[in-house]
Amino acid sequence: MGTLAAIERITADEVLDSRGNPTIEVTVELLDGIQASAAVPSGASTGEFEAVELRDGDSARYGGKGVLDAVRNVNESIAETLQGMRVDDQRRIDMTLIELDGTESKSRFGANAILGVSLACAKAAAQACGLPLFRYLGGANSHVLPVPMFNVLNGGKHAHNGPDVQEFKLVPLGAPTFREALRYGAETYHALREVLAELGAATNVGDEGGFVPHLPSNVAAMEAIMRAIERAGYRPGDDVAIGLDPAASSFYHDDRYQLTRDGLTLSSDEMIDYWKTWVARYPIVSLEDPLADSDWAGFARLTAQLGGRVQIVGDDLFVTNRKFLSRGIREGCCNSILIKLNQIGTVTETLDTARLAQSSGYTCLVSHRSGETEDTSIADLAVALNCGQIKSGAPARGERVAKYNRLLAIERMLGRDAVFAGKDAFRQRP
Ligand code: 2PG
Ligand code: MG
Repeated sequence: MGTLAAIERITADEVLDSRGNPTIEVTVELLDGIQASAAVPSGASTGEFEAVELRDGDSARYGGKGVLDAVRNVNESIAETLQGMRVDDQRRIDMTLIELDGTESKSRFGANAILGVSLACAKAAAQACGLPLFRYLGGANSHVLPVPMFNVLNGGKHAHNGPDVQEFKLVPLGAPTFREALRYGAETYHALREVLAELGAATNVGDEGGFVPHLPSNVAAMEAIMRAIERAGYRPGDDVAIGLDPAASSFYHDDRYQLTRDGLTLSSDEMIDYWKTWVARYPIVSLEDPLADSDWAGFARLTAQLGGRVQIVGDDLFVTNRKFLSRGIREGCCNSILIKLNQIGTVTETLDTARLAQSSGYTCLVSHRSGETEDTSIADLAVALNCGQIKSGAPARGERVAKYNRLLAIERMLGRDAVFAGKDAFRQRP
């Protein structure tokens, strides 16, 4: 790649995400005419220490959620600084953006502005190299297709009137290939619709495409899912296991876990016992944010008690940040990390965090956000990391399915060299 791979122009625009809120899309153009765009997602149940998503706060537009300031930051300062740089110098580009922003939380330009540029550069560089994004980011040995985790029942901040637990996920780890895992998931999703309809519960969907039934308890949701797995003809645990994201920070108030659906108010230790009962009773392989992001001591106790049996994932706790992950490793919190590009704000820092996790015996679960776009970069990122796990919502709604369909394309591209992670994805433990 010669001088043709220099950045010629960077432009940004305000577009809509899947919730109808504005977000930023960035386009990078190279001297040789190559052009690539990236759109940035947005969370609802955000961790306290996520990089800052810059919003205009102008109540006359989109209820204050406009991103015109972030767009301007890209079109002016950032574009001017990066013009002429080699687009394949990802680390240099990202470090330049971090320095130029100058804040710990990327609040000056906005992590949304910065990530849009970082990701669009990676995509343009991949094109310039003639490589698919997963190969460009992950190198010659990227070949592992992730186990998809389908969020088929939505609650918490992603759905009004749903369960307290934010995500109940189907994990088709017994499938032989990614393509088959997708079929297992979609069939079970449809079986769940029938089960819920029979219970007289609603089958409308939440932000991530999962159903939002009004059920008497959180356990009732688990029971419905178990029935759906069997109805679809699969063995719970062997063919299709269950993953959970309680996103417990969202129901932690006044130092107590307040489970409205169950009528329970629990201490940290009682919350741990609650999850122990669930893990004993159901085929749960992955448990994300089972405690609040301020409850580090609780996470250490929970990991000591359950970490040998189940994957404990830190999302709000780690916010894809090496600093917090390092603390978790030191203190024995979790054995897995959720990887979300926009929590930290650059491709380079995301890769650094994933590398620290993998070299420390922590698994990585690549994730979408509840507010998504049609951008499919996370599918490529999961294959680039060979990490074997991705969550992108239900096997329904365009912005969710786009990632799964991209993985089908990658599987096709890899042909005989594609390896489906299956049960092995959950075996890497400290
Ligand atoms: C999560 C995510 C994605 P949000 O908690 O893991 O499912 O939700 O994007 O709202 O933070
Ligand atoms: Mg989460």
